[in-house]
Amino acid sequence: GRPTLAIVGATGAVGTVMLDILSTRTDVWGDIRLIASPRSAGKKLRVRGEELEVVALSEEAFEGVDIAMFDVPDEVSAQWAPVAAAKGAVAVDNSGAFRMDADVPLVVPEVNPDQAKNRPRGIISNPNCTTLSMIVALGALHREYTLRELVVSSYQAASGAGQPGVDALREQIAKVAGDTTLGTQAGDVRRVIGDTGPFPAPLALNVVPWAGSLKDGGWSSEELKVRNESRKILGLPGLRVNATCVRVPVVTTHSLTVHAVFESEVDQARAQAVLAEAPGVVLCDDPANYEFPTPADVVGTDPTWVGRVRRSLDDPNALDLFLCGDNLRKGAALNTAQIAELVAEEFTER
Ligand code: 11C
Repeated sequence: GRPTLAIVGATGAVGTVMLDILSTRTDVWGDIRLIASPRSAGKKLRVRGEELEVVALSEEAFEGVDIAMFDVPDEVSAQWAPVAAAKGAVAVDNSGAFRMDADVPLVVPEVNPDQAKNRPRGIISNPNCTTLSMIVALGALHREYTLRELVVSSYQAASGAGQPGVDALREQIAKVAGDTTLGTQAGDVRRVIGDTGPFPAPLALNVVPWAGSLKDGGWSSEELKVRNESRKILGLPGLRVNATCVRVPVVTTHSLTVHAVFESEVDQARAQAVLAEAPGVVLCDDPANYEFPTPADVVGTDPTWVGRVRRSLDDPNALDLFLCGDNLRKGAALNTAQIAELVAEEFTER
């Protein structure tokens, strides 16, 4: 029969997009149960055209659930995904809690779908939104040329920090709007904005070279996630990866520049064709007509958008690219939904 689905974190930034996605994709689900913190319990939300009441997170909430999606902070997933698994559900977790666990697969359906079946803990992890915004396109290029090294810079949207990130950016933009002198003197934007919210510096009229927490050697947690997760998804434990993660004043959709070095010589037209044919990727690459992806143009869409595809002038084995992906859709909710649908196939095959 059709599996019962639970969505834990249904009221958050990613959960909200999940309800929208489930309402538009082919419906493979039996009952859907919405779960959130006790604070949100009793709220009514619409999914698949029906109004459902949010129930509080508890062990009993997982009774009869076949697949449970988690769109919650790391510590909530760390505690509750194993509870759902112990109750017999397959947990599909969008947090960072289990991604590097050797007994938890890290799955991107266009790249490593078979990994979803190998889940000894009953948990499948969904990658970080920054990794996800590039990995479908890089997986396609890897199949063609074999990846050796990545040098990545991200241009990450405020919603990567959840609804508080979006609220902070909008408040900051309101504070600076209309003042025609701001951005001309050191510190003037910072003084007008005051509290910078979840970001370590003003985001309006600015860029901030930081996402996540401080790790050894000055790296941020987000930069290490891009490295570790790319290696695990592609099955390349020795892949050389250098990432610099930067927050920009965009509401939703992460962008990245990538310098990718391969084992074999690359060709611009062939690389463009590989990307154009790859499922889940849209090639948008006609600079003569100023055609390239921008976050404002692709937000709300499902694919990974790629433009500015060039062969390195100094290395015949390297490509330089610009990519955009909606961090709440493919970067989070959509990929989680795709993984859950892969698992749901096992139920309908039974
Ligand atoms: C950001 N990518 O843009 C982060 C948020 O590991 O799931 C997601 C953190 C994670 O701030």
